[in-house]
Amino acid sequence: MENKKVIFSGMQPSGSLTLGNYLGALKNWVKLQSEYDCYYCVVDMHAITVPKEPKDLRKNTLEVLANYIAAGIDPEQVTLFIQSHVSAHAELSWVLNCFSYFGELGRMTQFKDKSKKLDNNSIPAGLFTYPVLMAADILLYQADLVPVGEDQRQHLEITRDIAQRFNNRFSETFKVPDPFISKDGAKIMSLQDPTSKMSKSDSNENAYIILMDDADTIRRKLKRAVTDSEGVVRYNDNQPGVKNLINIYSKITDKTTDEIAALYEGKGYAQFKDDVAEVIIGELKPIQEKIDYLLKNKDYLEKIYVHGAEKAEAAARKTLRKVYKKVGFIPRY
Ligand code: AQP
Repeated sequence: MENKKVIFSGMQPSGSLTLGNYLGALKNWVKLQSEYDCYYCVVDMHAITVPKEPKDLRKNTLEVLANYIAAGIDPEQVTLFIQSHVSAHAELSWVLNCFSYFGELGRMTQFKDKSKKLDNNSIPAGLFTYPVLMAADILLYQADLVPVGEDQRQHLEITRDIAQRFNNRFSETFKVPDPFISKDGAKIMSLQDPTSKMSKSDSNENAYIILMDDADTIRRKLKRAVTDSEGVVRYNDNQPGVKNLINIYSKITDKTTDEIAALYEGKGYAQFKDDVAEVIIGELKPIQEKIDYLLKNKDYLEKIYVHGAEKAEAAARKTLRKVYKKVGFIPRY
């Protein structure tokens, strides 16, 4: 345990986890758990940076936790917790806000994308400072590595900048983390607009598959998936819809994209889409059975997140104490 490198990662309960979250990140988390000292978190504080119904947030938070465990995260092996249960995240975030710059935060693509969808007078400041909270999440645990999808690389860069800035100002305090983007961590794209990523908060339900979608829903969404008029199953950038479906198929079956294209030579999109649907259904079936079981056993989930928060708290407080001392706050005891 002592010598293992530390990993931190989290997902927002801003909806139910999608196939994108699973293939782009969660599957990889499972592979890493025995080799690293992993802190995996449900980042509920991030989820309120855009308007969110409280009852949906409560439901999604437990669902995400159940999704993690059902996908193979072992609560005995990793520290599994809910972000708002460890107040050090909010506390460090405030300090780091004072070491982050307006200009650098304004350049974040996620902020630009999400704020575009809101009226200018109703963009929450929390959406703007989201990357600072993410920096606090990671730096609290002195993480060496942060496994994320390609879409989160920019936020990792700003975390590194903030950590280095703080270290330069006050002496070595934070480990400067590296992104850990798996080579095969292809970005899974929306089924309705294959030029933008599959997102759980997409307003169009047909754009994503959630881990809890039943077989008929998956078949229906695949049938409606946007492709093109070429009619040939080929892996190239001019056919982003087909390319995305090949990527999904490939990541689940471990077949190469060339093998898949060869398999469908001379066959149309209908057969291909049906098969992709069946591959997804097969992959999700055992996970769905576990999710079902876990959501009926909320006491078990509670034990896990209470224990996880205790473990996380101990590590987080150590870093926070150091930070408070460095910036000049007077210790209470
Ligand atoms: N489409 C995707 N393909 C590959 N990886 C993805 N991730 C998200 N979408 C894809 C990875 O999943 C992790 C969880 O990220 P998050 O919940 O913190 O926020 P996100 O990246 O903003 O995910 P969503 O689903 O798009 O959420 P909303 O809609 O709320 O913004 C990250 O590691 C991410 O890289």
